Amino acid sequence: MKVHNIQDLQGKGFQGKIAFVTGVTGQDGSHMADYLLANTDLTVVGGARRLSVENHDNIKHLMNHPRFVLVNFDLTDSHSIYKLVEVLQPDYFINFAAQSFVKSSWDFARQTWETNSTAVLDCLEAIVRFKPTCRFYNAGSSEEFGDVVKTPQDETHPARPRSPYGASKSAARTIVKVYRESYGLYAVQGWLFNHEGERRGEEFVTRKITLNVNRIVKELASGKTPTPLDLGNVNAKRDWSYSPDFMDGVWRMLNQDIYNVDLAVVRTDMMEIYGDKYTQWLSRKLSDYVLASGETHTIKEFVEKSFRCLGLTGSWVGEGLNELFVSNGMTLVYIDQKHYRPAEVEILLGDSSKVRKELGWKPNTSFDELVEIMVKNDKK
Ligand code: NAP
Ligand code: G4F
Repeated sequence: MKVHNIQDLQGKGFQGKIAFVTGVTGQDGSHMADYLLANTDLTVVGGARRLSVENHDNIKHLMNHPRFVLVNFDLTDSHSIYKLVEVLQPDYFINFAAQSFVKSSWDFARQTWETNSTAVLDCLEAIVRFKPTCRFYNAGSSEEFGDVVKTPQDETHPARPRSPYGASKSAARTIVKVYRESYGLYAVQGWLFNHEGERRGEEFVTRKITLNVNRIVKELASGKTPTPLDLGNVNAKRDWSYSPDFMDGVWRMLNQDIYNVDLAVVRTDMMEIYGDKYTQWLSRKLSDYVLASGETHTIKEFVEKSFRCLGLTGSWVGEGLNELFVSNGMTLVYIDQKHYRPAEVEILLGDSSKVRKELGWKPNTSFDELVEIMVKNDKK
């Protein structure tokens, strides 16, 4: 796929409005590009890190799309962010790029912070300086709730992160709010609960399970004794959804046009006339929203359902580090302490009634359907 340098975009004269999507090689960024190309007439510019070996699997189907453009971009280089906004003049800046793996955030705490927090500040500053009418979305997380004090969690739940990752997303949320209120930016950040799918990275627990369940069933079918799957805390509970369902929710957050006023268009005049009063009004009108399914399941349930999709049943025996998932006398899953985290988020269950009521969003894919989609995809 042709990858442009930022300077190549100067004077390109794209038709119509432009959305810049970071993290486009990842799960959500690639689904967002698909969503925008299918549901809007925007030109979609995807930002991808320059790597020595390309990882464009999730966007290879967009290679010849007339409204899709790929550009080299690195969130940890503020110059690249500034140049991009100055040259491209995007109408939407949708930031899905991140160090997104919670477990790694203890090993790479600084890199996590720089990518997930400092870079968000750089994006906001670039927008203020070069395109203040650009609408900005930052990918917030239910990990910000962390050590939860109530279940289910909604927008009023306090930030109690348990990992460098959760802390970095929480810091980003604070700076998004500050810029919205200080400069009248259209800047929002959802709290997205876990969402998965065929494009999910292989180290996340759902994809790790669906890949390994397929491997194990194949080994059994060929008469081999299967190598069991190693997992960590299988009693943790997560609120899982299907990633494509969330893209519509993100788009709705970016289009909260109150009283039919296009906030981006009126911004400059309003700032001049009303100054601080306008920014206060704007921040009262714009909301950050929770996106969630409203169901929570243990990792154990995900394992059981995945095996069941391939016609295999079993049961859990033992406790703690000695817990096993066994079928016909064979161990299929065991616990390995190395997957435990220094601090765990034990339960996430989202209450998304606000976004359902105010923006009319709802998920379309059930938990059972999600597991089936992922298992079947990995079977292929
Ligand atoms: P993902 O599949 O891991 O994708 C992350 C993307 O960020 C990849 O394209 C990655 O590029 C890119 N990236 C990382 N560092 C970068 C840098 N320095 N410069 C430019 N790009 C960089 O994650 P995801 O599941 O799609 O999640 C998308 C966003 O939502 C993330 O911000 C994540 O923290 C947040 N989030 C996700 C969930 C979820 O359940 N999926 C829930 C809440 C919030 P490479 O391909 O080069 O690595
Ligand atoms: O799949 P996970 O690694 O996802 P986690 O930590 O919930 O984070 C994901 O969701 C967040 C939203 O809540 C996002 F912000 C974040 O970017 C990411 O997308 O782990 C899920 C649970 C954890 O409790 C973990 O301890 O599964 C448990 N687990 C048990 N065994 C395991 C394993 N996780 C992984 N990755 N690998 C295991 O072997």
